[in-house]
Amino acid sequence: MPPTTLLPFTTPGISRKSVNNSSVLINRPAFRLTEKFLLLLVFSGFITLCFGAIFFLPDSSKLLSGVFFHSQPASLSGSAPKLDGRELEADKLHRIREDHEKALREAKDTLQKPLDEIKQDIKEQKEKVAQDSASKREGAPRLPNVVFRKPVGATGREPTDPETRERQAKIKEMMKHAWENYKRHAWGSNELKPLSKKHHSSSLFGNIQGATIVDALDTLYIMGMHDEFNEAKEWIEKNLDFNVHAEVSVFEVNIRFVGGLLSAYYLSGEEVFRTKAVELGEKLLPAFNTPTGIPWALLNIKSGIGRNWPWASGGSSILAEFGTLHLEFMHLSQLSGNPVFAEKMMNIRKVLNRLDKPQGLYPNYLNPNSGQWGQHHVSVGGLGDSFYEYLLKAWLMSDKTDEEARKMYYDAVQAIETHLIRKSNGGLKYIAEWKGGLLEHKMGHLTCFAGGMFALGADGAPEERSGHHMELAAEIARTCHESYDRSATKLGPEAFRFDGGVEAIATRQNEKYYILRPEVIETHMYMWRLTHDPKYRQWGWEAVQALEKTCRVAAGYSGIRDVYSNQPTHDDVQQSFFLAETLKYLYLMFSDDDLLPLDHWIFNSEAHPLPIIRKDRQPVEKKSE
Ligand code: DMJ
Repeated sequence: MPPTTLLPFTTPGISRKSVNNSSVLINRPAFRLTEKFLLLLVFSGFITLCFGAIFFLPDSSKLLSGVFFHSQPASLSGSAPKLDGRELEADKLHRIREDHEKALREAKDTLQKPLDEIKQDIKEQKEKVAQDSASKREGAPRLPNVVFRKPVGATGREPTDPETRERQAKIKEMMKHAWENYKRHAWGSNELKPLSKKHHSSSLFGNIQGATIVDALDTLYIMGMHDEFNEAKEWIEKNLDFNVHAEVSVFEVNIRFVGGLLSAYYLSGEEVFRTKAVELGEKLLPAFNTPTGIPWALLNIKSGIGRNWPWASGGSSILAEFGTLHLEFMHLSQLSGNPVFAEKMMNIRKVLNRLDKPQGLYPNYLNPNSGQWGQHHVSVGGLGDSFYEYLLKAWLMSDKTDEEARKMYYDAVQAIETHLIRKSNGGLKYIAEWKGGLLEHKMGHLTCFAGGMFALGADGAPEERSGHHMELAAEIARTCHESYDRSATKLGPEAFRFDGGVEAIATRQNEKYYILRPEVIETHMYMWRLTHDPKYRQWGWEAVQALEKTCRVAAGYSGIRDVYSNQPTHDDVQQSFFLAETLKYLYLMFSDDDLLPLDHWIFNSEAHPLPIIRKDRQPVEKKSE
């Protein structure tokens, strides 16, 4: 519509130019001032009425877009017959009537649906709106709509057995103590110093803040601590910022932050967690810009510049670090619709599969430039551990379709059994470390997770070796329990040895500390779930009592420097994994099996549950709106 037709006081035959020409106006019979005023009033009233009518019509946005933005009426062939003004108007009214009738029909249908279905529809609509607004937020990645499915076993009932119920309640109380003190003394920072009552900053996360908040989210959720979960969510919405100049550990940020956000999303369906997880995942991508695609250990997430730990053999990347991204990255591709995350993972596989493995073992160091192994140090503890864990879990999380991961896992376990697993004179099975062909008869606290891993993988073990894998799991669980039982505090040391006449005991001063780690409890949890042998719950409960006696302080929980001392000193750090892992595994051990059931959820290396990706169900809608 040309602008001049909207101007009042123009009559046909008198152009805009002539209206502005004062000489023409002087020669015309003029209206008096009051007449002009009256005319103006009538005219503007008329215009307002017309506009008002348009806005009150249903679906006025479509109509207005047709009027003001000249949108073409939709046509299938693209050659719709031309309509004149009146026909166009009639057509519009017809469509409005049709829309009305459709809405009425839909409302009628809706009223016939069961209440649950109506609620579900409303929830889906709300989610769609939330997804749209989240993806419009500044800096946030534009994400496709996803179908959020109600998670299985995200919350549980109280156990019926009174003793188990009481113990579960006790563990929830421990979580409250840890959380409230973090909130009181270190809110928004990464971790709490429970003796100094100050915040603790670890260089692992650079300037990213809030590690405890993100790490604790899913534990709060499954324990039914809704107020705390919501305050954590609010902090994340307002404050969790990845646009910081910071060099971070790719592995730590992935397992704690990406993993924590993904789990929180899968449990609650809150869009903010998906958006933040993908945003952070994208920030980590430059770490893969190496000649082989094996990522750097450290990355400046602002500049995108990466490097490796200066202490790592020959500038190598670490097996347990680049090998512990797979679960989270597969889910990032699922939730973003962007295959790049999964592609990076499959490339790591390709590099590993091209390499010769000494005795079938994977050394802990791999150079990202040359694609060659560094020092031949093999360990199922620190530097190697979660690489093996993620092979098994990649297979399980793929709904057992990732056959390559399955083969890599069982082949690796075979080599570990042959070359690393030994039995002490006292009959304790342990997993030693291998350095260039020589065994070091030492087992780390970290290595104790392997009991749970062997148990979880027993079911799929080839050549009817399920029973054997389960026995192995039970023996590792026993050895790790012994490492706790043989200390004064009933907590286990960082590493224990099987040489110089000792078994399952730390001999070096710098290996006697305990920093609230979860691995032994993690194994007890899997053993309980998979065997229901009550001794595992008993061992879990002993750990609760030891934690309460030795690690609980007025303002939270602290690690200790010597598990063999009757009065150990505290290290003054409440690690974020204490809330993410240690307390979660304990809580699960004293819950029914249908809370986060193992056939639906896979725990990442920081105990963040991720759902199994079902073959027939893709969360991302084919076409985003
Ligand atoms: C956690 O951050 C993770 O479990 C990681 O894989 C290894 N160690 C700590 C806890 O001990």
